[in-house]
Amino acid sequence: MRIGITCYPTYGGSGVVATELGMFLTKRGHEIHFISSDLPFRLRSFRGKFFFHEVKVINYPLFEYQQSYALNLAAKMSEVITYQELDILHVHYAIPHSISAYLARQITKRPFKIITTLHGTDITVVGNEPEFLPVTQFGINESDGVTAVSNYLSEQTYKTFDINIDIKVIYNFVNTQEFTRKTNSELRKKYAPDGEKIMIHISNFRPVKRVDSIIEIFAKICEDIPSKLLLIGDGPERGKAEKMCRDLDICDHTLFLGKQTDIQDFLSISDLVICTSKTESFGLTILEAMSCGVPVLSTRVGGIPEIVENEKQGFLLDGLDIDEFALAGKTIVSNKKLQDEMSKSGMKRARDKFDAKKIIPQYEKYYREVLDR
Ligand code: GMT
Repeated sequence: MRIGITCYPTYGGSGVVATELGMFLTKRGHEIHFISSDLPFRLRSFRGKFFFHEVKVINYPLFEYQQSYALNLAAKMSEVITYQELDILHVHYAIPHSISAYLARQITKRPFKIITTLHGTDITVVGNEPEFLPVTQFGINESDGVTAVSNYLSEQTYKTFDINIDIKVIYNFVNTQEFTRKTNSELRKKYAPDGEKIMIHISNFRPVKRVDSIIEIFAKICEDIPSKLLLIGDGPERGKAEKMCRDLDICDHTLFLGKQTDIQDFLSISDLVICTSKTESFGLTILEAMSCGVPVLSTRVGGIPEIVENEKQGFLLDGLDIDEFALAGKTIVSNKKLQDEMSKSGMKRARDKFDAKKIIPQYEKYYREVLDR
């Protein structure tokens, strides 16, 4: 098949899923055309054959507050669909990508199918704002196929919008060959020279992630257990989080590493992954952590319980009681047997249920179904 993939190229789960999907489909013989405003970051080190079409966003003084991204994207999509003879345009994140795809369909004469994958904040945070809602709903309903990354997200979509299309749930996936636990005593020593426990948080530091709570929980754990916290990613709440570390006098224990590419290396040396999100449609970094044998400590929200079984691969807690979270974290990292069991269980569950090898064929099958309609 000839498939166009559009995603945000920035640091975020939807871009990762779209990119990994494209890389796997390329290896399985499909012709993949990425249409995006920049080369998606996980694609930068991929040496397989794919095509990349950059969307140039035009700034013109007259536009002032208006972003022309959606229009420039539609123009590029229609060009690629026509000249590369695409069968499918698979867009990740409903807004504005499904709308641009719809526009491209009005522009181009070539028949093709639009598939929209809903990722989370396009439904639960941004897309349901009154300023976006009718547009998000329209984009979803005008797609030929719609997928959601968890049952939770599918249910939320039906609850929030007036949807007249079946949503197919296809879970996110992980490349378990790359995301596996590799001993790296040198790296471990670099961050935890005195044998401290290593905890990790990976996100885009948006308010929904509640990174301030991660810092508070870690500070409490640190009182009893010598530990280091690796914070990977960047975003609007990072400054506040760094200030909290200064105020709590834990800067020697917290390492803000920014946007990293090979996160499997950091996961491989970690003893606990912490997530305190207010909502999370899936939690890709949690799955990637499990695949690397890292026990999970997380809020029981959104689609996370579909991935993590409480008390098996980690602890899921209701609410956000800092003391309760700290106690649960300490329980895991102070008990080697429990930590090992959770680590093994996480690796097994990632391989049994969410391995890319199992999920990619589900996308291929769905593409065929939509094409045959
Ligand atoms: O978490 C974010 O704010 C980024 C967002 C994205 O679109 O990149 O993540 C969403 O999509 C990921 C990939 O499907 C999911 O793993 C995340 O759970 C989801 N984020 C939220 O629901 C908050």
